[in-house]
Amino acid sequence: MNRKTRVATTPFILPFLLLAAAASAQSNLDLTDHWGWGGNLGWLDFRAGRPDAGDGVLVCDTFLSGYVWSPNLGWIHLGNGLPADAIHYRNDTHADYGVNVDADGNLSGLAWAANAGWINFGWAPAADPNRPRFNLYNGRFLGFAWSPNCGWINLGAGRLLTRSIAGQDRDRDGLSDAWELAQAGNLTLLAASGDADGDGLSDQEEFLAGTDPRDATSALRITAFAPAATGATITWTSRPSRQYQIYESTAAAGNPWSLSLPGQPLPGSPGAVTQASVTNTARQVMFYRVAVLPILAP
Ligand SMILES: [Ca+2]
Ligand SMILES: [Ca+2]
Ligand SMILES: [Ca+2]
Ligand SMILES: [Ca+2]
Repeated sequence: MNRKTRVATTPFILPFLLLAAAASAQSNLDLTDHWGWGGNLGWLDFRAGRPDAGDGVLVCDTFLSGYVWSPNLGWIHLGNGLPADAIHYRNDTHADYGVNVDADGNLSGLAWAANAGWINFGWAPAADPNRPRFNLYNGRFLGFAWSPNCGWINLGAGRLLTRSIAGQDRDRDGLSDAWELAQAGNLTLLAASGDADGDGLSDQEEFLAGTDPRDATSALRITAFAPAATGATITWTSRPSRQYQIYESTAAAGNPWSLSLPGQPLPGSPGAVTQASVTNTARQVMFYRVAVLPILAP
């Protein structure tokens, strides 16, 4: 039997740069694809200029902000970009409402239209295929929001796309402050190059992988390795919203690493782990590692 071992790592690191998330920030939606569709409303413009509130919707890592314009309904407010806890709108008062984003790009919370009332983005569980969300890699929106007065609003008509995911980094440590606050409750414990839980993955690698930077048992890991006659099956911890690639090398230090499965990245399965098979027809000693691809940067 070939001697095989494995290494799990996350080699693709992008700096998390400062971007303001204020209400009047410039929209990061695509200049062409910034449209939703309501069966009872027609096209809704997610990048409509409004003098007191920027040029449309800003997509941040934990919330949306800005206004949508509907010729039939008027302005729809998705949030002011200033949630009270600096993470998510609580949606329990008129002072702190809006649409939230989770670590997988799922949307929830409430938008407000003076002519239609509340519009619900949080009507569906995370497994519902029609839940409103956006893809963390290509920025494409999918799913529906629900207006009791206007019906379904379709974000997935193929015309709504964000080019980035904005975030604030006031302590300039390379990590989204909202993510730091959500994970640690402060900005001091975590930093891009730190490893608060000592699991070998940096805090930034845990951000990219969607794992818990304060829990050493939560990390991107290869959990099973099953050799076969001419290859192996590799199982690793994963999130459905993330994409992965497997690399191989005949040297433990990876000099060089090459893609085991060239082509499209491997999507995370709906469960907690993902499995893929690699070939090794030459029956060489081979080392493997699994990498998570970086999501859209600011
Ligand atoms: Ca930070
Ligand atoms: Ca920090
Ligand atoms: Ca860690
Ligand atoms: Ca961890």
